[in-house]
Amino acid sequence: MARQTFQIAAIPADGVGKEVVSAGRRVLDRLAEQSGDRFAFEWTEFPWGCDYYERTGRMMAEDGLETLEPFDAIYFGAVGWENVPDHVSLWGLRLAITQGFDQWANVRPVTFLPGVTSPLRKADDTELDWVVIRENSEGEYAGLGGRNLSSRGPGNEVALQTALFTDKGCERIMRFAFDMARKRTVKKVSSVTKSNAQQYGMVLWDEVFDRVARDYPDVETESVLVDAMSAKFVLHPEQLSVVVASNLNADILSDLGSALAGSLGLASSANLNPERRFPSMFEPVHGTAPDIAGQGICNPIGAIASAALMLDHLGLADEARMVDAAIEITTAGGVLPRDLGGTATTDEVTDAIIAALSRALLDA
Ligand code: GGG
Repeated sequence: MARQTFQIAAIPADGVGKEVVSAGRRVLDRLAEQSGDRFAFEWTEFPWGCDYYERTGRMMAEDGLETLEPFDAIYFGAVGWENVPDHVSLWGLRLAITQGFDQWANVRPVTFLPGVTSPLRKADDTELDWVVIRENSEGEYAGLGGRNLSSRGPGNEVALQTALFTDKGCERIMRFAFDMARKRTVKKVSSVTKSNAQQYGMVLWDEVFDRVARDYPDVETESVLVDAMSAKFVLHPEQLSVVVASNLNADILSDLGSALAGSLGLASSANLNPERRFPSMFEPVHGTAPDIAGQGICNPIGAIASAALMLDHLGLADEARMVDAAIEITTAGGVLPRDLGGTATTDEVTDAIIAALSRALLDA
């Protein structure tokens, strides 16, 4: 079989993003080395982020999107540092890519790992497994609004932040969620809404959900207010399978989900352009963790699990499952970083995952 070489753009960006991207690259390179020359990864690393901003006044090169477009995928670390206002760094890099490449579906699995204690007592003996589907192109992140509309003077400033909900935007993310539910053991989609208070955008969201649901009679549905859904994550997580929510609601709920699974450091994500007109981007959900950055102690599991999502997207589904299994073997064996109550460094966790993967590859 001809060797397939995947062109991957790596953007570690800021803080622990640099450490976890390097860990994920090591795992993928080992996989390629042991693939019997079936596939390889060619990495191009971009130095974009807050340091780059300090030097150039931009978070990424002016032609950044054109440069990234030919790549097969983008592997991203984390963005944000104290030298740049958060809204400038987020919009200048992560959102510039997700919105510029219409990566409208953000898949954020909530993964409960063996050997990791969940704050949910039920999780110890109940099978829990759900995925948050985040609408990633509009909603509360549409970037619509303004400040200081009539120069009202000190202390009287006003700001508008408008959420955008389109019929097409809602429909495509809901169909994505239903299609995913059909592939899962529990065929259920929970829609997260707040239409009792947000009578325009969220009522449209609900109407589109009801309309799309009619095309999937085999999938169970429910529509739950975001406040009630937060309670459900804690009290009845066993009732969840696919949770579809708007940009902001899903961002908040996916953090809650991964915290319940043990730590935000476990959370992986895929920012997908499902039509494949543009490259998709894979990143841990966590941020740059300035308190521990540079110390070699951050948790690389979210980034490595994101690399597994990237493998799946590139058509290497078996290899993706092997990486997930290697993560499970590692945590079950008690090799845990500090956020999970262990003492292992970033390198030690990564080494253990690579060792488990290598053993599995030799056995295969
Ligand atoms: N790796 C994820 C990351 O860098 N996140 C930065 C952040 O602040 N994200 C907020 C958001 O996506 O809503």
